Amino acid sequence: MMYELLNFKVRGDHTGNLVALEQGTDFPFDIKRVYYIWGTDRDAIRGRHAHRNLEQVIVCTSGSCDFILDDGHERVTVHLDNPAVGLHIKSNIWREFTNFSPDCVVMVLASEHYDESDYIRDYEQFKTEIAK
Ligand code: T46
Repeated sequence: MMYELLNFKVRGDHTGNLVALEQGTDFPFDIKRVYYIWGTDRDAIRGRHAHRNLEQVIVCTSGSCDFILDDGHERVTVHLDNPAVGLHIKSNIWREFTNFSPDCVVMVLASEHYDESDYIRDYEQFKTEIAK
Protein backbone atom coordinates (compact mmCIF):
# COMPACT_ATOMS: atom_id res chain seq x y z
CA MET A 1 0.00 0.00 0.00
CA MET A 2 1.47 3.33 -1.07
CA TYR A 3 -0.36 5.44 1.47
CA GLU A 4 -3.17 5.49 4.00
CA LEU A 5 -5.64 8.26 4.81
CA LEU A 6 -6.20 8.80 8.52
CA ASN A 7 -9.54 10.29 9.52
CA PHE A 8 -8.95 12.23 12.72
CA LYS A 9 -11.59 12.64 15.39
CA VAL A 10 -13.01 16.16 15.18
CA ARG A 11 -14.28 17.82 18.31
CA GLY A 12 -16.53 20.49 16.86
CA ASP A 13 -19.35 22.74 17.92
CA HIS A 14 -20.86 26.05 16.82
CA THR A 15 -17.63 27.86 17.84
CA GLY A 16 -15.38 25.80 15.54
CA ASN A 17 -13.42 22.54 15.29
CA LEU A 18 -10.46 20.98 17.05
CA VAL A 19 -8.34 17.93 16.22
CA ALA A 20 -5.95 16.55 18.86
CA LEU A 21 -3.24 14.08 17.85
CA GLU A 22 -1.79 12.12 20.73
CA GLN A 23 1.14 9.79 20.46
CA GLY A 24 0.21 6.20 21.22
CA THR A 25 -3.53 6.60 20.80
CA ASP A 26 -4.45 8.32 17.54
CA PHE A 27 -1.16 8.12 15.72
CA PRO A 28 0.80 5.43 13.83
CA PHE A 29 4.30 6.36 15.15
CA ASP A 30 6.15 8.40 17.77
CA ILE A 31 6.42 11.99 16.55
CA LYS A 32 9.96 13.38 16.66
CA ARG A 33 9.57 16.42 14.43
CA VAL A 34 6.88 18.78 13.13
CA TYR A 35 7.33 21.22 10.27
CA TYR A 36 5.02 23.24 8.07
CA ILE A 37 5.11 24.78 4.63
CA TRP A 38 3.15 27.78 3.31
CA GLY A 39 3.49 30.66 0.87
CA THR A 40 4.01 28.35 -2.10
CA ASP A 41 3.25 29.36 -5.69
CA ARG A 42 0.44 27.28 -7.22
CA ASP A 43 2.71 25.69 -9.83
CA ALA A 44 5.72 25.12 -7.61
CA ILE A 45 6.75 21.46 -7.37
CA ARG A 46 8.22 20.53 -4.00
CA GLY A 47 9.46 17.20 -2.75
CA ARG A 48 10.92 15.23 -5.65
CA HIS A 49 12.50 12.75 -3.28
CA ALA A 50 11.92 9.57 -1.28
CA HIS A 51 13.00 8.68 2.25
CA ARG A 52 14.94 5.58 3.19
CA ASN A 53 13.46 5.24 6.71
CA LEU A 54 11.25 8.20 7.50
CA GLU A 55 7.50 7.87 8.01
CA GLN A 56 5.30 10.94 7.86
CA VAL A 57 1.71 12.09 8.29
CA ILE A 58 0.87 15.10 6.15
CA VAL A 59 -2.07 17.37 6.91
CA CYS A 60 -3.27 20.25 4.78
CA THR A 61 -4.42 22.44 7.68
CA SER A 62 -5.60 25.21 5.34
CA GLY A 63 -6.39 25.32 1.62
CA SER A 64 -5.46 22.47 -0.67
CA CYS A 65 -2.65 20.83 -2.63
CA ASP A 66 -1.92 17.61 -4.52
CA PHE A 67 0.54 14.91 -3.47
CA ILE A 68 1.88 12.70 -6.26
CA LEU A 69 3.14 9.39 -4.89
CA ASP A 70 5.20 6.82 -6.75
CA ASP A 71 6.36 3.40 -5.53
CA GLY A 72 8.48 2.76 -8.63
CA HIS A 73 5.64 0.90 -10.33
CA GLU A 74 2.71 3.27 -10.33
CA ARG A 75 1.90 6.90 -9.64
CA VAL A 76 -1.18 8.19 -7.79
CA THR A 77 -2.33 11.70 -6.98
CA VAL A 78 -3.90 12.44 -3.61
CA HIS A 79 -5.76 15.73 -3.24
CA LEU A 80 -5.57 17.13 0.30
CA ASP A 81 -8.10 19.75 1.36
CA ASN A 82 -9.35 18.66 4.77
CA PRO A 83 -7.58 19.44 8.09
CA ALA A 84 -9.28 16.40 9.62
CA VAL A 85 -7.47 13.99 7.26
CA GLY A 86 -3.84 12.89 7.45
CA LEU A 87 -1.90 11.35 4.57
CA HIS A 88 0.31 8.63 6.05
CA ILE A 89 3.33 7.82 3.89
CA LYS A 90 5.88 5.17 4.86
CA SER A 91 9.45 4.94 3.60
CA ASN A 92 10.61 4.35 0.01
CA ILE A 93 7.83 6.29 -1.69
CA TRP A 94 8.79 9.01 -4.14
CA ARG A 95 6.71 12.16 -3.52
CA GLU A 96 6.10 15.44 -5.25
CA PHE A 97 3.56 18.04 -4.21
CA THR A 98 2.07 20.87 -6.17
CA ASN A 99 -1.16 22.68 -7.16
CA PHE A 100 -1.10 24.79 -4.02
CA SER A 101 -4.05 27.05 -3.26
CA PRO A 102 -2.99 30.56 -2.13
CA ASP A 103 -4.03 29.77 1.46
CA CYS A 104 -2.37 26.34 1.58
CA VAL A 105 -0.56 25.37 4.79
CA VAL A 106 0.92 21.87 4.90
CA MET A 107 1.82 20.50 8.32
CA VAL A 108 4.01 17.40 8.49
CA LEU A 109 4.49 15.11 11.49
CA ALA A 110 7.61 13.01 11.13
CA SER A 111 8.92 9.86 12.80
CA GLU A 112 12.57 11.00 12.81
CA HIS A 113 14.71 14.09 13.24
CA TYR A 114 15.89 15.83 10.08
CA ASP A 115 18.63 13.81 8.38
CA GLU A 116 19.74 14.68 4.86
CA SER A 117 21.32 11.22 4.44
CA ASP A 118 17.82 9.71 4.64
CA TYR A 119 16.78 11.50 1.42
CA ILE A 120 16.98 9.93 -2.03
CA ARG A 121 16.80 12.99 -4.28
CA ASP A 122 17.56 11.29 -7.60
CA TYR A 123 14.73 9.28 -9.23
CA GLU A 124 17.05 6.74 -10.90
CA GLN A 125 18.81 6.17 -7.57
CA PHE A 126 15.37 5.63 -5.98
CA LYS A 127 14.52 2.98 -8.60
CA THR A 128 17.87 1.27 -8.01
CA GLU A 129 17.44 1.21 -4.23
CA ILE A 130 13.90 -0.18 -4.22
CA ALA A 131 14.90 -2.89 -6.69
CA LYS A 132 17.42 -4.35 -4.19
C1 T46 B 1 8.86 15.79 2.65
C2 T46 B 1 8.01 16.89 2.16
C3 T46 B 1 6.55 16.64 2.35
C4 T46 B 1 15.47 21.38 7.46
O1 T46 B 1 16.50 22.02 7.77
N1 T46 B 1 14.79 20.67 8.42
C5 T46 B 1 13.66 19.97 8.13
O2 T46 B 1 13.08 19.34 9.03
C6 T46 B 1 13.18 19.98 6.77
C7 T46 B 1 11.92 19.20 6.40
C8 T46 B 1 13.87 20.70 5.83
N2 T46 B 1 15.00 21.38 6.18
C9 T46 B 1 15.69 22.17 5.15
C10 T46 B 1 16.31 21.38 4.01
C11 T46 B 1 16.25 22.35 2.86
O3 T46 B 1 17.37 23.19 2.89
O4 T46 B 1 14.73 23.05 4.54
C12 T46 B 1 15.01 23.19 3.16
C13 T46 B 1 13.79 22.79 2.33
O5 T46 B 1 13.61 21.36 2.44
P1 T46 B 1 13.11 20.46 1.22
O6 T46 B 1 13.60 21.03 -0.05
O7 T46 B 1 13.44 19.04 1.53
O8 T46 B 1 11.52 20.71 1.33
P2 T46 B 1 10.34 19.98 0.55
O9 T46 B 1 9.13 20.80 0.78
O10 T46 B 1 10.72 19.66 -0.85
O11 T46 B 1 10.16 18.56 1.31
C14 T46 B 1 9.73 18.52 2.66
C15 T46 B 1 10.52 17.49 3.47
O12 T46 B 1 11.92 17.78 3.33
C16 T46 B 1 10.27 16.09 3.01
O13 T46 B 1 10.74 15.19 3.99
O14 T46 B 1 8.46 14.63 2.61
O15 T46 B 1 8.34 18.18 2.71
